[in-house]
Amino acid sequence: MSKNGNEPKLAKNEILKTESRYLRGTLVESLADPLSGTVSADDSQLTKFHGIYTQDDRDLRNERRRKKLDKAYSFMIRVRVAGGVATPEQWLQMDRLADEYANGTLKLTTRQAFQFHGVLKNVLKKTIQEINAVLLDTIAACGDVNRNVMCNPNPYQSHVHAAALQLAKDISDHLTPQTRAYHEIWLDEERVAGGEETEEEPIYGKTYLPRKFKTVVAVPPSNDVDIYAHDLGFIAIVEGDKVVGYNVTVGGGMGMTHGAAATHPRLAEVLGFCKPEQAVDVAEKVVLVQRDFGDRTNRAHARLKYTIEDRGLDWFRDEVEKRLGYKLGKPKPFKFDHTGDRYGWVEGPDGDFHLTLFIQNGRVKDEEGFPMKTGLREIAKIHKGDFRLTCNQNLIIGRISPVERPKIEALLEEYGLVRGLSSSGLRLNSMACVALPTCGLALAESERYLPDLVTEIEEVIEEAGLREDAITIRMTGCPNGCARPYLGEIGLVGKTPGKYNLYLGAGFDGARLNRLYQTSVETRDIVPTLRPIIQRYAKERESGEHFGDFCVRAGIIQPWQVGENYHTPQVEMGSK
Ligand code: SRM
Ligand code: SF4
Repeated sequence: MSKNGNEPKLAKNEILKTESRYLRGTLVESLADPLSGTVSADDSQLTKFHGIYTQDDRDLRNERRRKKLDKAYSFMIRVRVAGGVATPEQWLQMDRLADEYANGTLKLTTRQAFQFHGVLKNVLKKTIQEINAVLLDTIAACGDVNRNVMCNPNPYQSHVHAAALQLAKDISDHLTPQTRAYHEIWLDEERVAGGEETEEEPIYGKTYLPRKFKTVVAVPPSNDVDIYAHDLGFIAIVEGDKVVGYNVTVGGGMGMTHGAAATHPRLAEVLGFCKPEQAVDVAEKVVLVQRDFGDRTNRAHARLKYTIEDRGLDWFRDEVEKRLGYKLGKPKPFKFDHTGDRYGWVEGPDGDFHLTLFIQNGRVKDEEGFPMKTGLREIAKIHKGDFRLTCNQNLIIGRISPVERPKIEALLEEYGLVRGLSSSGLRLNSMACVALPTCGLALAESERYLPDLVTEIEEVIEEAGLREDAITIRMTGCPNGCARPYLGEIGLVGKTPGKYNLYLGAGFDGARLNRLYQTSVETRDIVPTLRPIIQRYAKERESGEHFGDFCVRAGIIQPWQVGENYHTPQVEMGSK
């Protein structure tokens, strides 16, 4: 307590973490309670560290309220897949679990993870056990810890990619919480004598981090990991076909609250350069500085981006270097040119083939006339390579040998799996978060609406002759930014049902944020608002100029400057 007693109080979650006995809380008791379909409010904060969210079906909320029924509770489970690489056996297990215990679909997330929705409490533990049975897990998929580490999954430069993937895995392993709580609660591991009294979290301590923490590894020229959106990033610096080190980036993040000027997305900055063998240590020390200095009183101000914004990059570098015991090197030159995926077939240097498929918004499901989930299952049954989840919710069928390729191609054809690849450049670069009906924070539709909106915009882009042009469009159902909408050349962020804030002008390479163009645009007004801008782009663009860059050059949107209020719209409602 400060002398005058005015020190801000710790956030409630901090007390909860301290008292949780390394993430145990009363989870065992909550799970055993037969009278409730969910867990207690406090335990629902702790389940996140175990990769589990409490949810309810929001489509049914009103009806159930009218009928005086409890909410239709279920759980979302997020499966960690470091670098996004899964085996066919793991794919088959995820596919089966989705049918047996979840809502029959698999969600490939914007951070290379699998998600199950609609898992009921009575099968929750079983599901977690069966995920672990194929050597995947869910610990630290969420919570105030380092999450799934993302990595460029495209193996077309495979020697470099292998090094980057290894780093992603090493960081992920090194920063995984050490508590045995996960193993005891979900995997029935016996509690060691003395239990949590003798337990330690060498990196995190009892209170873990002030907030979630996200790490990525990028391999230029692809910025598919959206490095500037993350707390910590490593940019592979390649000489010949060797990674000679990494530029380290810190302080990116997307989440904000509508209208709250103190909250805003922020781009990561380059901190310095490290050698490959230093990278895990650097990751640890960055985490330690955030552990010690992140704001534990206000969760809306607790991400690393605010620690760095408040104290400065030089201060941050000093703190990291003090803990490292050596100085970081000067950043090396690098260049990104896109954030999207490289679709279709590519041949790797070892003669294997890799196919990137378009999975609309990452939802793997069977639909009338398009049994995508079944098709991928049939491929997994015969595939000897791997499945790679991309950072844009898509899927690579990786390491297909020339001998195996014809069999895989026959299945692709039979199940219509490559049809999506002939979609417009806009659709192929579209991304939506889950939002309704499962996300408890959604203010508006996203995954269920964006495909139809893209169809409407496609009419305009086809008229304008832009069908093949890659334009990034990203939608979220609230300002938390799960589909990284502030880095979309067109960004749409839910305000209330049927209304979206429209953002324009992000860089195609992911290095410039977009800016608020108009607030609360009704769904029927989105296409009319975009039409004249798209038409101008078609007529006035310079050779090779991307849509976001054009919007800035043509003065349609002024690039946002650090320090400006991110919530002030360029065009006030009604005055276009
Ligand atoms: Fe997210 C919370 C879904 C990537 C920023 N996110 C949520 C929750 C768990 C809602 C909740 O807290 O109850 C959503 C569950 C919806 C559902 O029903 O599945 C949710 N986030 C997702 C996923 C599934 C979106 C998708 O459609 O793919 C992504 C899962 C990633 C993963 O595998 O780990 C997902 N979330 C992101 C990203 C993108 C990224 O990391 O690259 C961001 C923006 C980057 C960032 O963190 O700054 C993101 N999610 C948030 C935030 C805002 C954080 C902040 O700093 O303000 C929240 C809310 C929170 O933490 O309080 C949130
Ligand atoms: Fe839910 Fe908002 Fe994230 Fe969409 S952006 S999944 S609505 S928290």
